[in-house]
Amino acid sequence: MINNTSYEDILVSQVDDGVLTITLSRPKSYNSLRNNTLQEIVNKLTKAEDDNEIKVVIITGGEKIFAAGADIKEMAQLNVVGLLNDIRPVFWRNIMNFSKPIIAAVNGFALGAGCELMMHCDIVIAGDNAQIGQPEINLGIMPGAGGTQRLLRTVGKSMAMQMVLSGEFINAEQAKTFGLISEITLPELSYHRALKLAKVIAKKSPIAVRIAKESILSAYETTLEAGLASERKAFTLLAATEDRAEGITAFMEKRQPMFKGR
Ligand code: CO8
Repeated sequence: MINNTSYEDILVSQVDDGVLTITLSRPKSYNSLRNNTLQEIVNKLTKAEDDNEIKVVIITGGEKIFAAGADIKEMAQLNVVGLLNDIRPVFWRNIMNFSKPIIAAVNGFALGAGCELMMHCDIVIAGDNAQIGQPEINLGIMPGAGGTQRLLRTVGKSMAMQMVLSGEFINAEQAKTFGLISEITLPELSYHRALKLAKVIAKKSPIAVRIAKESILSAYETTLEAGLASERKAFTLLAATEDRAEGITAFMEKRQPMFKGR
């Protein structure tokens, strides 16, 4: 069931076993991400952050297209001053700082800002029709929301250079080989697979999931030594949670744990 009363560019599902789905919905412009689209995603994520019922978020664009980039028509109106004052970096930072897992279910084009949105997600399940790229170079510009930095850290220098400098798209197989996505499905199944995975994660201890996500993402920012030290601290911190006691007790008693996020 879709509740679409307060949004223009996205559809928002009801919470299903701890999972909220945000569907990009601007089919006429191939789900291009105008400012309002990002604003709506951020508004929903901000609400989801405080909603204990929501454990995992899925972002999808449906079976045909994930997102064909920033809305070029909107962005073409911005000059240097406009871009310097642009709100979009704030939106991206908000998405980056969302503490719960985000799974992307990607079919068809994930281009430019669409690819960058995909890379903001923690896990990517893609249909075999996915076409992923950073084609900004064809517009005489370059990626501006992580498309050089996140891409390099995921696919390595040669492929990042190839994608950003040529603007050519890669397919789902290539994206999986290079670690941009974790699984390939039929296009009509990518959302179902993402939902199944999301429901598995939604049953885990929310506090352990949150800290594990934070710990993995911190690897982008730190040296191995600092990362290992911070992982150890986080691991130790979890010993203070009721969920850890419940997880271990449930294992001993051969039953499913009932995590409470405490
Ligand atoms: N923004 C706005 N509208 C778009 C976009 C987009 N990114 N992509 C597609 N559309 C629109 C088209 O204008 C078209 O609308 P209409 O029917 O009204 O003309 C409709 O979607 C369908 O597009 P096509 O007819 O082109 O469909 P095709 O199937 O032939 O091609 C493609 C699909 C390959 C996805 C093609 O549309 C394309 O190349 N799109 C642009 C992809 C792109 O360059 N993405 C990166 C955008 S740039 C970015 O993300 C970051 C910075 C942007 C700054 C821009 C400053 C100038």
